[in-house]
Amino acid sequence: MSLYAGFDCSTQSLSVIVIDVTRRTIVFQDSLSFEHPFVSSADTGVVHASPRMWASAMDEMLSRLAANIDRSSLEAISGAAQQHGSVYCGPGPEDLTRETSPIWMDSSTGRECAEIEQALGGPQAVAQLTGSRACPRFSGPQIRKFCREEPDAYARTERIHLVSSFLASLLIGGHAPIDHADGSGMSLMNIRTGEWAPAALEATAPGLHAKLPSLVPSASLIGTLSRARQRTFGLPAAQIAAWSGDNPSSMVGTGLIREGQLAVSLGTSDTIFGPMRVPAVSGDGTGHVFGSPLGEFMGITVFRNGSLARERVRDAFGLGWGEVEDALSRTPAGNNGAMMLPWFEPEITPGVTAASPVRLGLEGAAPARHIRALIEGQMMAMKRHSAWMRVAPVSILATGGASANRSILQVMAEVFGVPVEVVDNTGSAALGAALRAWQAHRRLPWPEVIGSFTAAVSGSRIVPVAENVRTYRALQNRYTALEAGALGG
Ligand code: XUL
Repeated sequence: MSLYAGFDCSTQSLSVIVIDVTRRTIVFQDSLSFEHPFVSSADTGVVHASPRMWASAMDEMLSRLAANIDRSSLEAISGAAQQHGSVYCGPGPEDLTRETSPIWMDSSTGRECAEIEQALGGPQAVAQLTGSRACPRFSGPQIRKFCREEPDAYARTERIHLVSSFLASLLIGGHAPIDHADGSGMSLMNIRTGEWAPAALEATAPGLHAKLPSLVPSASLIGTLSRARQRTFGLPAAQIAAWSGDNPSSMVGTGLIREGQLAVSLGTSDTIFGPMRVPAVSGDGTGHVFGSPLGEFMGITVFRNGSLARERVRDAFGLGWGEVEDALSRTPAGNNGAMMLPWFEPEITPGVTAASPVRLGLEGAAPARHIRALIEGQMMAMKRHSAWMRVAPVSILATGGASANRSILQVMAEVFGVPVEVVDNTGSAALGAALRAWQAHRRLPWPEVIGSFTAAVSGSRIVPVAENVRTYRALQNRYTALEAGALGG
């Protein structure tokens, strides 16, 4: 028996999955929710969380894991964590110089983003260098703000970690490196070389290079479980593989390893992501190129008006999900020209700062046509704003709550012109971490690693109807013009 463990320290909870690669099964999984996951201030946009909370949750989970598996068979451990959060340490990873960490939900660094972009020649220059423009949730701007507001504590800081490398550090009992995938969410790494970008470091904070861990490929073994934690938990000297971000890890845990495979997560917000061989950069700054745990790149674009907008339109007409299905099956692809830009809340992609939904040709229209206009609008936005990845889609794996709705997936399949299948991605970041630990330890080919553990829900495949694919292709320009007009106005 050979066991591999994967952690996921997400915003709300910490989970673990242990796989037995000999029998190709999950032998243990568990999760604990944080009582107070973060503290936020609506006025300032500051959102911080406690590194000690993450650390003690990981230790609690190590003890549960130790009580439930054949410990001597544990070969390697890896993990995933919420991306972008920064942790400030002294000489050792347990010596914090700042009690709390700004996390990805923190939007208080607008000033720092603007300063960094200006110093580096504008948003496009930052995107070309690092894979994304300087975003408020990214770590570099967080570090700049800390240095400005608390210069003494910044000076005392010897290492700045991401959530992922902080937890990996605790496991090895010394400062761990940052992997290329999570490192690309900092506005500090050269996306092409995988090294710190000197100009970006300089634009961020003085003396930063000496405070950053080294960068390593995600598939690196970075040490063994520390003696102290071996003793405390009765665990063996398991290998520790580099930790990564939750999105990159989830890509592996969902089984996406080839360019052209895309995942669409239909959740509170909608997300489209997938592997990329070449780091093309998003022209309007809404998409991000991250490093990939597979060693190349991944693209990701986030839409804020996902389920939020679907519920809004559904509730406006007092419908249930069954009636939404029905509405989509009773209306034709293309909706006889009616369209909607569902910006019920400020939108991330494209950047829209105030709620401002747009309806075209829907005056006096039946609820069913509103529903279709919404879903088609969401899918056409996704198609348009993932084109920057320059990836020709071959298939889509759909996840998240709304993926239970087959008519929505039919529209998705036809707008993109490819088959759609559903995957259950509960725990995909933790599973991805366990798979990455196995791959790093045994240096196996990726298809073998994902083959036995990830699969689409059987019978979920939806095939596009060719005539509808042609209808949407013809409509895409019209959609683009509507969006451009709305943004211009
Ligand atoms: C990605 C992002 C979030 C966090 C959530 O850029 O900010 O998805 O990783 O955990």
